[in-house]
Amino acid sequence: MKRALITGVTGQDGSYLCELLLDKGYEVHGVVRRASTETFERIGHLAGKIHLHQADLLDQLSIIDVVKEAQPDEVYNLAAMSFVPTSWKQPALTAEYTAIGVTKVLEAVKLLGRDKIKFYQASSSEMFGKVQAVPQTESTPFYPRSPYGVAKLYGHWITVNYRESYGMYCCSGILFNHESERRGREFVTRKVTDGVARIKLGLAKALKLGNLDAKRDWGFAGDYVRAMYLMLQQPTPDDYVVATGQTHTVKRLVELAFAAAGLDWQKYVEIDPSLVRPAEVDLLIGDPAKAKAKLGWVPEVTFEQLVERMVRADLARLQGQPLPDFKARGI
Ligand code: G4F
Repeated sequence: MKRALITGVTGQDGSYLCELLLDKGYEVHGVVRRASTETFERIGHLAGKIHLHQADLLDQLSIIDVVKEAQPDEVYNLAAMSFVPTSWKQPALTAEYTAIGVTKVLEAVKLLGRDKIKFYQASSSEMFGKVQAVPQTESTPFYPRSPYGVAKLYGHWITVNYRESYGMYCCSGILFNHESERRGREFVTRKVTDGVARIKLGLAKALKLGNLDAKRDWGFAGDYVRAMYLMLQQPTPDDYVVATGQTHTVKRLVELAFAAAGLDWQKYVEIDPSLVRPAEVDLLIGDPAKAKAKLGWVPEVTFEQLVERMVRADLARLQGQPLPDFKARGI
């Protein structure tokens, strides 16, 4: 039986990756940070099926101990300070987790299994920032626009460096935005779908947003964790862009989400200048041709289906109903 270790297991991607690896027969281990309030809601349904270990990316020895305990064949480093606006407020802490944390996991892997443990690094389209080419590929020059993007760029290059310096099996997945009903409410997709559901149910009157003209290439997180897994099943390690190849404005997201609940967005959306970022990433659109050709990866959920399922899930959740069975409905 193969064993996988996931940092950031309590996050959106961690929860979907756990489900995928359990389906494939893996023994799954996850790293959790100790906190006075536990945030296990995304993996609550997996209790008893996965093994949790306490450690922190700021603490090298704790990471070494976890790798020793879990004895993984594959390590997926998904942990990070992942909310871009916070990275301007806490730039040094962002760098500790999102940049240097990667080195700490790589060091643990190098120490305990440099020839046998495969490593996946969650890199980000935020590294393209002020885009130097459209669409963005694996060879597009990077130009990050936030402390988060800068920290992710370090994580990307240190992963490449350990592959080239030590011959380790290290892959970097340059993932464009990927969303789901498990997304945190601070991110724009979930903020919008949760806001729409609240307005529909009479729990809120308006939704405050920042830049409606920003463009993102949004996919479904469940599709994207499949790409992570596939990267570690190849004969040689490499880096891959994972994206849908289509971009939409925040405004389009808003239109679709309100329409999914039968509402006209113009009656409810207010622009709040404090939500506009100091520097924006205006046009992200990824070219997933390499992932399609080499991994056989294709995204299955469209943007329209994604927005609809998130609105339906938020409506159900706020009414205390079970989440809709998306597989049965084909979305
Ligand atoms: O949903 P967002 O906060 O995601 P962002 O900054 O693109 O980053 C996400 O995707 C990256 C790529 O995968 C990850 F690396 C990163 O960790 C994170 O998961 O913002 C999307 C866009 C931005 O242009 C923002 O300015 O939405 C715009 N926006 C407009 N109004 C807003 C809002 N974003 C947020 N969070 N809240 C708003 O009210």
